[in-house]
Formats: sequence, C-alpha cells, structure tokens
Amino acid sequence: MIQTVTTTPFSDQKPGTSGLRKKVRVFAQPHYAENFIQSVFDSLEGFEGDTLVVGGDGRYLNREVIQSVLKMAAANGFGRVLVGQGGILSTPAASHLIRSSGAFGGLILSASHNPGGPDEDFGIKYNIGNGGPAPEKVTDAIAARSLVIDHYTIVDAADVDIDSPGTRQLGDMVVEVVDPVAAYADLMESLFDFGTIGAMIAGGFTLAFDSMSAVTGPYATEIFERRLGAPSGTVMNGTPLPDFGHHHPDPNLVHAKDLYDRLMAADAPDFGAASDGDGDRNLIIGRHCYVTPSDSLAVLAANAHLAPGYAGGLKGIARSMPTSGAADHVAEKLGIPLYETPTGWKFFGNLLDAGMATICGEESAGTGSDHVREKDGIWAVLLWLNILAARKQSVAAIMADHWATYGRNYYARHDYEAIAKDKADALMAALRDKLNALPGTSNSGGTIGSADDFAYSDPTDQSVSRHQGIRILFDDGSRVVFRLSGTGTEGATLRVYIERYVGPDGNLAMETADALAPLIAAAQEIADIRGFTGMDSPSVIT
Ligand code: VG1
Ligand code: CO
Repeated sequence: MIQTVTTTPFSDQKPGTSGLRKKVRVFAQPHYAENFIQSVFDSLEGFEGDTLVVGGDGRYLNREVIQSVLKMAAANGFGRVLVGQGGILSTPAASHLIRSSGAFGGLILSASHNPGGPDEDFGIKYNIGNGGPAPEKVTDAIAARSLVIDHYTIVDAADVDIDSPGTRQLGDMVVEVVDPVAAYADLMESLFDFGTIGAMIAGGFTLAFDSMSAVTGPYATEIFERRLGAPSGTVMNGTPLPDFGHHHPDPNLVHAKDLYDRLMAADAPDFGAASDGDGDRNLIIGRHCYVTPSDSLAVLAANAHLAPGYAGGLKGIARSMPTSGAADHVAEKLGIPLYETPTGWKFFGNLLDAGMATICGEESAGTGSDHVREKDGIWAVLLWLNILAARKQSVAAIMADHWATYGRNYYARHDYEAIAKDKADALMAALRDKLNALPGTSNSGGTIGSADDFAYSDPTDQSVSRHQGIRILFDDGSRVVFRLSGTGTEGATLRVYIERYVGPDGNLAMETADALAPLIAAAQEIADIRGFTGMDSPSVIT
C-alpha cells in the first residue's frame, strides 16, 4: 500500500523568513508540495513511530495538502499525526500542540499575512519539537535535499476524515483529529487574569477584534465572547474563509483600515485589535490611539508583571534588529538583558529554550513569550487587556506615561513592493559597496556614526547568520535600516525601517511623519531608491 513515486527536483524550494511560500498555482503543480514535504522528512532523523502535528490557517489548498501530509507521514513511518479539526490550527496553537503532545515536530500550512485564494499564496513551514520554526541548519538541509530529490513515498488510501473528532487508522499510523481551540484557550486562561478582564468588560469596557476572515475567528470567539463575556459581535470577520473574503489578512493600517477608522471615530470602542492569516500577528489600537508594534512590545514588557503568568518578572527581552529600540529602554530599567536577533521568529527559539528571554517581538506586529515558540496575536491582545484591567487607564494614558518615562522611539516602515528582483539586488549591492565610506559623512538625517551589514551570532550555539540587513546609525541614535523581504511571492520587496529617539524631556507629541521626515530624505539620499526602483513613494507605510 506504500507507493514510491518518481519525481524531479524543483529549483525554488528554499524556505524563506518563515517557511516556503509560493503562489497557489506553483504549489498546485504535480509533485510540488509532495517534493517539499518529502524533503522535510528526509532532513529529519529519528521520527519513526513518533508524533507529527499538522494544521493550517484554512486558506485555499489547506485541506488538499493536509491529505498529502497525512498519507506521506504514514508512508514515512510516523506513528501518529495530530490534526486540527477541519484542518484548522493557528500558528501559536500548533506550537502549543507540538509542545504539549511531545510531538517530534509539526507542519504548519500557511502563508501567514499573505492573501489566500486560487490566485494568491500558500505556504508550508516545518516546526521542531520545541514548537518553534526550524532553525537555519534544518531549513538549509531541507533546501539542499529539495535540489536532489528523485522520489517520495505515500500511502495509497482514501482521504482521511478530518472533520469529525476522533481517532482513525491510516496504514500503520494513527490520525487523531483534535479540537484546535480548547487547549489553546486553556493556556491563555492559565496566563492571564480572566476574572479581572471579564469584570472590566462587564463594567462597560468595549472592544472590537477583527479576525480578518482568517484563522483566529474560532479562537477569538471562544476567548473574548464565551470565556470573557464580551457581547456577541465583538469578533468581526470571525469565520475562516479559504480566500479570507478577498481581504489581505495583514493587520496593519492599510489592510485593517476599517478597524482603524472605527477606533478613530467619535463613538469608538475603548480598544481594538486584529490578527493575521495564521493568528501570530497582532494590531493594537486604543480609542483614538494607534500603538506601533515596537511600542507595544515595550509596553507589554514594562507591564507584564501585572499578569499572573509573568508576575515573577522577565528573564530578558529579545527583539529583531529592525524593531525599534523602545524595548531596550525597558530592559535597561528592569536590569535585564536585551537581545537583538535577525528578522523572523526562528531566531528567538534558542533564547527562549535557554531561559535567557521571556518576551520577544518584531516591528511587523509580532509579539510573544516563552508560553509557545511562535509569536502569538491573541496572547498579545490578552496581555494588553490584562494590563488595562490592572491599571484602570486608557491605552492613550498608558502610552503617554510610557513615553514620559522612557522617551519615544518615533518609527515607521516603508515597503516598496513588487520590485524587479535584479533591481532590488542591485540597490542592496550598491549599499553594501559603500558601507565603509559612509561613517563621518552627513546628509539630511545628520552625521552617520556607523554603518554595517547586520550579522548575528547566536549566544546559545554560536551559529552565525550574516547579511541580515544594512544598518545606518546616526550620531544622535537615529537609524535607517534596509533589507529585502523573505516572505513575498512576487518580485522583491524592499523594506526601509526608520527610527528616531526622543528622550523623556523632548517633544513627545510630534506626528510620526514629521518627526521622521529628515531621515526619510536621508534614506533616499543614501540608497537612491527612486533611481533603482523607479518608485517615487512606498507601496505601504506602517
Ligand atoms: C516578515 C516580517 C518578519 C516576520 C515574517 C513572518 O518577514 O518582516 O518580521 O517574522 O514576515 O511573519 P520579511 O522577510 O517579509 O520581512 V508571518 O506572520 O508572515 O509568519
Ligand atoms: Co503570521
């Protein structure tokens, strides 16, 4: 009943920042998904008879690829697969399930914040036994294997019922269809004071949560409406759809504009939040007060002790390099270490496993802690709610107080999307060429103090990751960072991260665009974005 299928390699299966992401039409080619899945299995050792977790964000192709995973896992010798009912598992819930079941690892089917549907994106990511994204040595092995693969194995069987809970047999392997929500909701309830948050809501505090027709709908409904007692309708777009209702499930000011407008209206609720396709990102907007993800990380770290799960304090804070230094000021005040890692959650795993950091975050709206090994959108929202309930202040008041204490890191990210890849590469190459000449020169942003191509040396295993982004650091602590996205599926995306720090005694009430204008001009002068890309302005500003 085990079939061996002859295949030929595809040359484009190297995982990016977070797994392999491609257009659905690429994934739908014969053998494409199977080649990648077999390349993953071939890169792992010792899983015979062990458990694999599989689930996804419900996007187009999710159900089909789950069937391939099940049949291939059976053929390759896994003993058991845990699959979320209906094929659904948010990324943080999958991470929790891998950890709590002691699984060997898991396959998460998602292209995260990328759009879904027949003409949009699909993705597969392998997570290791700690519940986190595979580190580079594993993804490098998968990429190498994908280039030489010549066969895969799969059992010849009817599709498995993944819609009703229970246990069924597939060849020698057991398939267990599990509730995707309950264990995750229990974990949240163990970390946060649901009683106090529920009382705040019962007392008239209003919130709106936008699931963007993606995976968090069932999770948010269970947690916010059922367990915390928020009125029905609190969760918007709460049914996961294969095409996310044609929305782009990226919770930023462009794609979650409806929510933003609602929070800026005269009759705005007290608190608004959204999550992305696979539920690992979060957007936080208070009534009339947008919170940048970098500031959110800093506020969460400074106030985490107010939630029961973090009452003992934090061991350390980790942030990705392009994330603003707001969290650094908090770490300094708390007297705990701050780690600066490359972009992508896979670099946080070792620090969390080693007990060196408790809270991690990225400027791209990802925050999380050592409760799982992924960023976690609903977790961040609950920690905010717990802080609001404990402090009994508005989001705006908490932000004002935070900046008055730590100063403010004005911050924005400018994305230039769908650039021809050769032009984007040329821009980065030109920047690298002039790195040594930049220190000491001046431009609209001021005088450059140093410039480098960020390299990270993992303090736990000394592995080194190079070329993680160009950093231009000015004498006054301002910064411009350039890097190319590793999650896009069309051409290249240039990300320009712009940051300026103003101390507690400085002007804390500027418009971000005004505060950053000289640095935005400097980015143009340094990198000649217009010259290389032909684009006059960014596609998205967040
Ligand atoms: C982007 C973000 C990064 C995030 C990654 C995965 O990567 O910048 O911070 O970890 O997406 O997030 P890149 O390489 O495109 O800049 V998700 O929610 O898409 O898994
Ligand atoms: Co995501």
